[in-house]
Amino acid sequence: VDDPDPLRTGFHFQPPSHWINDPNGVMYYKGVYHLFYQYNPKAAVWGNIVWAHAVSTDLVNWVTLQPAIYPTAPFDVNGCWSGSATVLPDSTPAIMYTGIDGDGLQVQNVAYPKDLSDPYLREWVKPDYNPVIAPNAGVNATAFRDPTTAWRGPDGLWRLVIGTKDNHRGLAVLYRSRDFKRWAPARRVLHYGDTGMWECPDFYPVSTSPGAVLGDVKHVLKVSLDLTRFEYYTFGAYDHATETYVPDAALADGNDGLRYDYGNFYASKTFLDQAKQRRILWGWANESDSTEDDVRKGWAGVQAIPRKIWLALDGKQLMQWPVAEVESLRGNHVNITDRLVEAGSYFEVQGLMSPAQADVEVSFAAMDLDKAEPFDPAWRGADAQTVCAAQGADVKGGVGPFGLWVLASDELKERTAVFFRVFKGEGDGKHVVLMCNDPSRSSYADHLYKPTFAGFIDVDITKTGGKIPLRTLIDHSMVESFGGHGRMSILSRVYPTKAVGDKARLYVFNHGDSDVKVTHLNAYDMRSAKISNHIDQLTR
Ligand code: DQQ
Repeated sequence: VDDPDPLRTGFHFQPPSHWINDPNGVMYYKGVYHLFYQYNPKAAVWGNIVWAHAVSTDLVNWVTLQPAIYPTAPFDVNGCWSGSATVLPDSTPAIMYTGIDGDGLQVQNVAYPKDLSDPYLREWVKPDYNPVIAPNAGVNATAFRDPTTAWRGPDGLWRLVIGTKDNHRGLAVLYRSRDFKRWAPARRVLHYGDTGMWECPDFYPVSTSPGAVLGDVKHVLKVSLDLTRFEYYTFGAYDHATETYVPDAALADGNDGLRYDYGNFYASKTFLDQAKQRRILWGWANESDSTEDDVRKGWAGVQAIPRKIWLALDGKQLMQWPVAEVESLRGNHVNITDRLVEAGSYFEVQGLMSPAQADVEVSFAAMDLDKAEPFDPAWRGADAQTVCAAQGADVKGGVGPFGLWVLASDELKERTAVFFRVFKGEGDGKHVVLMCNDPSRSSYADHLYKPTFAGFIDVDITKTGGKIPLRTLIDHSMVESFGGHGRMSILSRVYPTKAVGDKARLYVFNHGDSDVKVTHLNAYDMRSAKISNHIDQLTR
């Protein structure tokens, strides 16, 4: 029998039905991971927004609970939008979220668990003194939202950041409080850029050790740009005493800056996981089918795999990697070593039962870097996405395109390409390595949004002897890839019509002039995560 809903994910989090967007209030509290998220309880389109709630003990299997925060009062009657959790020193968790009030204005509210002895914190109460932060005169009251997790300075005052805009300028404004109840704006904003609205800011310490608290600590400021739907970050020095944030000089703000993910990944949020001393990043992947498709499916929106996030050893960027717990779902395993993929050839990776729900780790070695084409000076300053749209997976190259065809149909007409392409640098510059996700052939359906996603990945491929690794999590309509051991990630949503369920296939391809070797390939069938609405189903 055909699966009536073959594009639903098996191990990426989604509730049983309806619309979801931003992850909210993520935290680890007394042995339980909490994921709240923007949710429409009535339909598979955005609207009627509440905070839905799910809990887990392993970040893989989830129990969905009743919505935790929903409109009840004048200060949130038109919606409970994004926000964050902070665990206070007396170990009470506090949620700060944006309420849309009766006039459609954006205000910040606080909520506390009703019963701290409930291990799942199912019910939340909102004190009558809300809102705790209303837009002051001069603030754009319809663009003033998404409070961050708060932190405490050496003076004992709490601080948090709210995203806003002033005409074309995006701002991260800083607020202070002694008691988490009365808040006042700091004299200076934390940071700003000429980018349009800053949604869902996040501000947190990182170091080269994933525990995020040891060694040389930098602060990361991430913002979500509603104009481009990408997330950008800088990192640098934060001085607690003067409340100033100075990004490292080499880093650019906004559209010229570094991105968390070069694909469909938005409104993300991190939290510190004290259980395992790591910082974890959650992000939302929107659909790229049509609203009619979503209504027919009855669902829209998926959360990306939670990712560990830390500062690269070279200090130049952040690194991301799926949390190790995901590997607990790995089943049947296929291994290939030292297989040559000659120029212009491809082969099928056989032996998986469900290549539509799989985890693939592959290490490529380009055999002849001299065959790399020169980087076209016309692309100088262009973004990777433009280059990759012109040089898609079917455009023959020197070194590459080589990579994976995932969610491929047996006649190979449907396929999504995740690949690398290597160019000679200009002058004596190092080679330019492009990582791409090309969905242009991903589906027979032609009404879909099929954007090419790409980034220039900062690896010195001559130093690695032409080697470059790729990991791709394939989950029916999700293709979530990590290149260069986590230096770049690209998430893409695709909607195959034939390459579904056990009909989907997996290939390795090389459409360049240089031979490529697959030094290792490990592919695993992935079991489905357990997503239940019975609290006694929580994995212990
Ligand atoms: N989604 C929320 C807002 C946020 C936006 C509303 C980002 O709070 O700015 O659902 O996706």
